[in-house]
Amino acid sequence: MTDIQRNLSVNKSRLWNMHLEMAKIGPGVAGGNNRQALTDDDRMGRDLFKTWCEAADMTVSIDTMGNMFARRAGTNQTLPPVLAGSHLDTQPTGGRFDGVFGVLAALEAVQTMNDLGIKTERPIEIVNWTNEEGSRFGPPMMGSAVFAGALSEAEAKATKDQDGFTMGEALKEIDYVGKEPTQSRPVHAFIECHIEQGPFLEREDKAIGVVTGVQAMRWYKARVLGEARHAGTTPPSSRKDALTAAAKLVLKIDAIMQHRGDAGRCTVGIFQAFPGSPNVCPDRVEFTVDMRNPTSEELNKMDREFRRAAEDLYIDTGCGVEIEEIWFSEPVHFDQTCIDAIRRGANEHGHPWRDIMSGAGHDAVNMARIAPSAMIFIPCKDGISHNEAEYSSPEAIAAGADVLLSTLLDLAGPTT
Ligand code: HGY
Ligand code: MN
Ligand code: MN
Repeated sequence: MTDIQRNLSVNKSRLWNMHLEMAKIGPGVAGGNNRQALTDDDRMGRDLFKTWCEAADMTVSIDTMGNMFARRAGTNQTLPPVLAGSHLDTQPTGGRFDGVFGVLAALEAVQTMNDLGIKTERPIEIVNWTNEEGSRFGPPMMGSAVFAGALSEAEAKATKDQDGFTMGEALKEIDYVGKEPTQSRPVHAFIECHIEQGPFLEREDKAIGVVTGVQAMRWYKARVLGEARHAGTTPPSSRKDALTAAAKLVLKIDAIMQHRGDAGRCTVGIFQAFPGSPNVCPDRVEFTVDMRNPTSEELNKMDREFRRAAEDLYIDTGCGVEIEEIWFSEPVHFDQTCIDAIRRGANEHGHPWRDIMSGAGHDAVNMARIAPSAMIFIPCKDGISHNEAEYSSPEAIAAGADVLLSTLLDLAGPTT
């Protein structure tokens, strides 16, 4: 890279204003966003992103999973491109930066290259991956999983939301079924910018997290089965109350995390009792479990502890437990060449950085299976995310985008 191309800065206010514009689409109720995957709000966010990319002289293509690729030509169009991006869908009570920052930082890096007339040898493609969050249609990171061959398109499109609507129907509904086949193709590298969604960078006053990998993750659907009984006439001795049994199991799941100190994560995010009448002892409870750990070995131990607790529950309460594993993601270690390029970018800009392992899943997890990949983290206030209060400053997002710009120039090869 020539000296002029080192240490370039993005246009901070343009990048910040794009975030504010995007945040107007699918607003939450407390200042964040509710732009869930494949809703009409997601469609509007996609449309806005497409307009911005076309205004930056990029050609936008869409694949059959709705993944969006905005391509900036390279001087050698035959070379595999460098991809950069993340996701525009949000949690139901999501923030304005989770995913969005990764897509808009990549767009801002390209706009800055355009402003400065910089050409790269390799094409650059900005990606908006479909349904990263997995809150409406599980599993998460769905669009990138199909692209990377980790999930079949048919399986993905058959998944249903809580209203029984399939992902395939929802994608058709927003008219984002593209023509390009959803399959991996030669990619030189994939870089994803993201807010850390945790407290460490802010606590240590680091502007950049050089993400070296992502922990192992597993999702389950669990069902506790008891007996519906009259709330007034049924004494404790005759009850098989699915809700009180499930509550005991949830506390045991929490204990699986607690006794691992800071290394384990167990979360019950959805918990529903049926039939859902005030004067009927519940006969069925359905809940989700999200388990994570830096190593698969330890995550498998947590799995065994969960299943043993379920067996003990049956002996203790007479309520049966059905456990369905719906997703597993191995731990991922990112590519050293990409990691080194990010470190160089942070050093060039004089941004204090540290290596960090991601506790959250990202589309880079799937991309790392088919191409050299890595991630750039920036701090977010109090480490809060998946919460409408999520916040990252204009300075923090500009610092992340500056490092992305350097990294893309490094990997895409500047022309001579
Ligand atoms: O669940 C995750 O880790 C990601 O934020 N979707
Ligand atoms: Mn995300
Ligand atoms: Mn998220």
